[in-house]
Amino acid sequence: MVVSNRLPIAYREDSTGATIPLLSPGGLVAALAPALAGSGAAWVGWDGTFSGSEEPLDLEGFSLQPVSLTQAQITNHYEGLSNSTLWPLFHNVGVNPEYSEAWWADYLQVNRLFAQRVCNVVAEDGTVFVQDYQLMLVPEFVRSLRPDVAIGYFHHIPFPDATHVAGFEHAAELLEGLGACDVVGFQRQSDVDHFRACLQELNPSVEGTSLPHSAAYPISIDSAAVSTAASQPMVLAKAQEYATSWGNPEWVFLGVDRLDYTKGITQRLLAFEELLASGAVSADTAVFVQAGSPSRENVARYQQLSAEIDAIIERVNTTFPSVTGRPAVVYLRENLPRTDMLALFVVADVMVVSSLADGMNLVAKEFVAARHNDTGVLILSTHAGAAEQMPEALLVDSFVVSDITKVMQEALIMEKGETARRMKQLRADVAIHDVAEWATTILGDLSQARKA
Ligand code: GDG
Repeated sequence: MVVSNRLPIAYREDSTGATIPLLSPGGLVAALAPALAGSGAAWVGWDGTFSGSEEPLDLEGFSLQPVSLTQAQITNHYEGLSNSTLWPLFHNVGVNPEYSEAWWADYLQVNRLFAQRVCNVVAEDGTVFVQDYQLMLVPEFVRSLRPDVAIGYFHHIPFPDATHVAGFEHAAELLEGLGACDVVGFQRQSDVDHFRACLQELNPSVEGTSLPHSAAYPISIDSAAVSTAASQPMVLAKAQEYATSWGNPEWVFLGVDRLDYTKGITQRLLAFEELLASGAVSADTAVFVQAGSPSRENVARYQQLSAEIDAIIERVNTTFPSVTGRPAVVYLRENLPRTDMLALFVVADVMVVSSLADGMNLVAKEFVAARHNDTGVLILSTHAGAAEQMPEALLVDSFVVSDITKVMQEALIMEKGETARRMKQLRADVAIHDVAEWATTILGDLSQARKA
């Protein structure tokens, strides 16, 4: 059984106006589908509505178990404690975590509701696989009711320095929550080390005789599926359409992110501004395409980020006009259809992933999986988990804008043979280390830990 904050579904209206649920295909769905194929397998999460219904939905072989939540619970648990306290706490990029007692109360309450639902549905001696920071207390609540089940947890985001995490007033409770697991997984070894140090520092009263097995399980993508999808005629036609609409510039720089302050979007735009100012490219020879899907728009810090990005783009486009009138920075501020996203990966010459902190960063992996002719340069922040697995990228400390500009310049002058050598290796690695490998490894360790 998988437990995640959101169920992998979206509701659409059909031709009669009736609302129908559809499975949203994503990496996690693809990775866990084989494990969930057995009878009794289910996925517990919020369905994104306030319908109040907890009726299970059977979709494409998945048994989805919606947990009903109120608007106040979403405000306090999701927007509040999860995304205004824990997200900045765990990313530690200079944004102060906010806190309110009411948020913590609903964090507890929502974690309890999820755990109760799990316990009602999970088979005897079953396996429960909990996803991410919104649900860190679920393992403990499940364990207290169901000592028979195996419990795994995967932390998709960074686990920073122990002293920093320990500063949060409920840190010990969060660690106790995870202490009930058989396996706790992280993206990187450094996250594992920080987690263990934090356990030592806080010494939470973990029940049971042993601490959970903790290890790094770097997540990945369904590489074969991305690669195949990126070569479809529809994607190639869209890529061509994009290039034409930008006036076929010599250089297409690309950024693709959820609009989040951890992704270093302003840093990369400032670096492109410096690149234009240096004269290495002009608005006629180069374009920076920034795709940004709006995210957590009810949280104040995200509204502030959006305004900062707008201001930089406006300044760059005014300072560096092109002859044709096409802006130097093209901003696609929307949740793009998958075809368009893949077309952007195909058409880009230089992909810039400049996260200030990032558990993994799947966009970097999707970009290389989408490249069929071994062209294209990946600029990748050392602060993204992906950097450890993608050493052939041009790695950069993305806190330093002038360093991003420097690697952009390197990308412009890289020999074709060198570009191809790097891209070939990146593609080969992401093809082997895909999300199926991630799922098999962590679920395999979970079943071993339970037997031990
Ligand atoms: C968290 C961690 C970790 C983005 N915009 C659009 C769109 N996307 C897709 C991308 C990619 C996914 O969303 C984003 O994944 P990331 O890994 O880059 O980042 P987070 O959302 O922050 O994810 C992260 C991840 O969990 C997995 O463990 O890697 O570190 O923060 O798949 O392609 N997809 C579409 N339109 C968009 O506009 N269709």
